[in-house]
Amino acid sequence: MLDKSPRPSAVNVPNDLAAHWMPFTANRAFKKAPRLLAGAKDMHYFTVDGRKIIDAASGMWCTNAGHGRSQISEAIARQAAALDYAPPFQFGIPQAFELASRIADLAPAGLDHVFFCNSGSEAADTALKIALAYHQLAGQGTRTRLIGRERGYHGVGFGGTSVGGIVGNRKMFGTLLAGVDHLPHTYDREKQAYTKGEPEYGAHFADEMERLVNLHGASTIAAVIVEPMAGSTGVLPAPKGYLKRLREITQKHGILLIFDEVITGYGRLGHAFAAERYGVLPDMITFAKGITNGAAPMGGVIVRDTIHDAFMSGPEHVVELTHGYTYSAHPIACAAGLATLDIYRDEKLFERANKLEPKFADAVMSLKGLPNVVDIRTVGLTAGIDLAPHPDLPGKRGFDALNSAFHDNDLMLRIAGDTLALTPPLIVSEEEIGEIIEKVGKIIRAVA
Ligand code: PXG
Repeated sequence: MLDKSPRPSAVNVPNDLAAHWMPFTANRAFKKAPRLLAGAKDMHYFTVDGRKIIDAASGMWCTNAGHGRSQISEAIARQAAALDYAPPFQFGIPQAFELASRIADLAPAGLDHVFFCNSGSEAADTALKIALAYHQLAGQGTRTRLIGRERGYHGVGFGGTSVGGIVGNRKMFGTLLAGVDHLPHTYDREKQAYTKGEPEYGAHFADEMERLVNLHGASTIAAVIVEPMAGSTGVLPAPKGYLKRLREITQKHGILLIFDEVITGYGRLGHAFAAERYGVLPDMITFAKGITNGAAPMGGVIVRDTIHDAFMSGPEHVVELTHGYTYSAHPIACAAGLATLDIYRDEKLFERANKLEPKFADAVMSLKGLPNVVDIRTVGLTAGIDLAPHPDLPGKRGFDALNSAFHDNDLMLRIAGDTLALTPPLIVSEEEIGEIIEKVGKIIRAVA
C-alpha cells in the first residue's frame, strides 16, 4: 500500500564514512551497508533514502514518549535562546531545582535528592563514589568493596565496567577497580523459560550476598549495584522476591543498595521507577535515557535523605561532595527533562505501559515455536527473544536479524548477541504491536 504520511526529503549522504569511529558498532560491516537515519516522528524513524522504519527499540531505550515531540524540541529551542550555558558549580538555574524536585516526587518517599550528570555511565560512577564517600563520613571507611552482578551493565566508566558483568566489556581493559566482586546472574533457562513478568524461580540467588558477606566481611563492603531488570544483556527480570531479599540482606549488614534504573526508569516497567513496581526501597537510584526522552544527554542519581544529609555538615563555605561535571544539569537537558515529564504526566504513559503489558506479553509469546527460538521473556513493555546461536559463530544470527530488520523489514530492534530485544515507545498502539510482532516473525524465519 502506498504510504502517504509526511516524511523528510532525502538528505545528503556523506561519501566517506572513515573518520567516525562508531561506538559499540561493528564498524567495517556498518560502513559496507550503513544504517543511516535522517528523521523521526512518533513511532517511526526515516532513513536517509526516505524509508519509514517502525521503532521497536525506543532508539536505544530512550524515547519513551515517541519521537519528534514538539513540546520537547520547542522547550529546548527556547532554553538555548534564553540561557545557553550556566556553570553548575557554585551557580544554578531555576530549572535544575524544579527538575530535581519533580524527579524526587516521582521517586519512592525517602529518595528526595538528585545529583545530575550526563549519562547512565556517569550516573553509575557517581552513585558508587557517593557510596564510598558516605561510608567515610559515617566513620566506616573500611567499607570500600563494591559488588555488582554477572550479566549486569552499568555503562563504560571504570567504575561501571568494574561492577558490570559482561566479559566482552571487561576483558580488554586491565584490572579495573580493585576490591570488586559479583553476585551470580538470576537467569536459569531450564527453570524460567517463557515466563511473562518476574520468574517464580530464583529469589534464592539473592542469598549469594550472604556468601559474599561471609567471604569478605560486611565491614569491607560499601554497596551493591543491580539493575531491577537487566536490559542490555537480553531482558532478565528479577525473579519474584529477589530484590526484597537483597534489600533485607544489605540492610542487615549496613551495605548500600543501588538500583540502576537507566532502562527501567520513567515507565518502562509500568511505573515511574521499578523500585515502586517491586515495593523495595533502595538507597540510590540511577537514571538517564528516558528523563529527556533521549532529546538531550542527561543522567543522575536519586539519593536517600540519610545519605545526602550526612554530607551536610562542617563549615558552610566548603564543598560537601568533590564531584560533578561541567555539564551537570545543563540548561538544555533540564528544559528537555521538564517538558518530557509533562508529557509522561499528561499522557499517563507509565499507566499506559502498565495496561498494555499483558497484551504485549501475549503478542510476543506468539513467536514461541518459530525456528531457533529457545526462550522469550517479557516484563513491562520490554521483551527478550533468545535465538539459538550458529554453532561456530555466536552473535551472527542476532546481527543478521538486526540487518534483516532494518534493510528488509523496515523495523528497528536491539540485539544482545543472539537475543532480540523489543522495547517500543510507550505510545505504541495495539495495532503497532501486532505489526512489530509480524515483522519480527518474518525476521526470525529469514535468519533461520
Ligand atoms: N546502566 C544501564 C542499566 C544501562 O542500560 C547504562 C547504565 C549506561 O548509560 P550510558 O548513557 O552511559 O550509555 C546503560 C546503557 C542495548 C544498550 O542495546 C543499552 C544501553 C546502552 C547501549 C545499548 O541494550 N544501556
